[in-house]
Amino acid sequence: MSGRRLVVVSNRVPLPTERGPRAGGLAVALADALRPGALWFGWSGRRAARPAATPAETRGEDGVAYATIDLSESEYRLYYSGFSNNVLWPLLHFRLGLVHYRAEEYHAWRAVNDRFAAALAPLLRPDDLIWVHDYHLIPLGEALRARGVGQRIGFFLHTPFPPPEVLRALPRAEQVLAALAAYDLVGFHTEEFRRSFLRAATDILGLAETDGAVGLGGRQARAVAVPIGIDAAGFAAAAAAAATGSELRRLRASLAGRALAIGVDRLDYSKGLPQRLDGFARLLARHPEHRRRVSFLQVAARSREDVAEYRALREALDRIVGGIIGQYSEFDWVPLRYMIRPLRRETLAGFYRAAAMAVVTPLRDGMNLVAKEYVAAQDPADPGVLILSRFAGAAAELGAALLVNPYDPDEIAEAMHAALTMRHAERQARHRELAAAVFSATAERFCGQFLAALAAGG
Ligand code: GDG
Repeated sequence: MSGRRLVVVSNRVPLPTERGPRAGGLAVALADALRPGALWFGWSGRRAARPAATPAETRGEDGVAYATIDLSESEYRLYYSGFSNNVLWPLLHFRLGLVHYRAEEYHAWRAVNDRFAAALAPLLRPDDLIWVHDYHLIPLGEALRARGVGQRIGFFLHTPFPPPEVLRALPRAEQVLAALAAYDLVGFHTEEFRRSFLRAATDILGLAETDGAVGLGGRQARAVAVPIGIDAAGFAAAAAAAATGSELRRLRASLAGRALAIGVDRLDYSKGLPQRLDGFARLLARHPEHRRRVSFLQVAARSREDVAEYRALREALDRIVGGIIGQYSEFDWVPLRYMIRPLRRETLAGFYRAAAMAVVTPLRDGMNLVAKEYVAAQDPADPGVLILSRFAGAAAELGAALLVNPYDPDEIAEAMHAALTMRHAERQARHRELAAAVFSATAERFCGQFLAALAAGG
């Protein structure tokens, strides 16, 4: 890829000027690839009555050019909250009961992708490598091709990819799959998701697979498994630096020697929060020796509140949290601390390091970066224990964690008990294996592998 300009396209572009406390995610994952001269294109995050057709362009101090367009109110409702987050998100997380399909939203999803393509195409140069991210933009490659864009275009899906038996429930599944097959390269976090895609392309579209690629309309789309990673060294340094900060002092003082258990998630139904809190309540019921000795801090930053399911989850969690606090609190001890306000990234890193265990139990997750961040943040001399869902993509790499079925609160409770009573030598042995994975499959390697695969054959 040397010498070729990288063009990143994502639904939401985090402009350098507005990166708040949650800055992270894609901006961190792509930091290494976004060299000066690169272009990042997508939605500004703003809604406008009459969005301009041409993108607004700015250059960041990082030398990256940012080009963004606004969405209209109805595009936001139909394309973003509707088809992307109320149809594709639950479908891709195997939650068919939560899929609310409306043809109007599907068409708006395609139309916004066409508008993105129309705004992006004039900015492209002949030698660009184009890297499109996530389910909002599945049809973008096809829309760019329709405008004569012949450059190599890759797509990376950050969510799981369900098997064809699940995917078939989506009206328009054929069109969605065909849109994926229009890319030169389609990337997934795990081998399981890659296989599911290839199986869907052969079973549903009837395409022939050769060596991990499917052919459609004279083109070959190659499917690869490339796990996303974090800047492990940077995160470890932030965690170590935070250990002496004032927030850590306040946290430690409030714990008064008790063990800290931590959970950090977007407030999303894929994250298994009710089951996790239920698991914690069962720990206190089945192993009363831990009462007064452990505090669980759940950070659940609010998310997608325009979608009814997210509001319902928030209300359900308020009830569950209140139930646990009411049942188990004593006048000088509260078992559970629950916040929907986000923490600063540095603070979070320090809190991970202070926690004796992290409980990461999504019902399904493409990868789950919290699991990797927790591992990177540990003090190798006295590491905490990671409890991880078998259904997170991260479980494929982090087999040395305590793996649990996130639907089983009893199993979660027993894993918490095991974590709180684990001997030092076992904690260290498990941590060594986990750290080896997290420090080798980094964000830098993720970008390098994906872009090398995209450039190859071009
Ligand atoms: C999608 C896929 C995949 C959370 N609360 C706070 C905060 N966070 C940060 C975490 C982490 C990120 O947000 C969440 O990343 P995850 O990977 O856990 O989950 P999704 O947001 O669902 O991401 C997922 C990912 O894309 C990448 O491909 O792994 O499977 O669903 O970095 O630390 N950060 C701060 N304060 C908070 O309160 N600063």
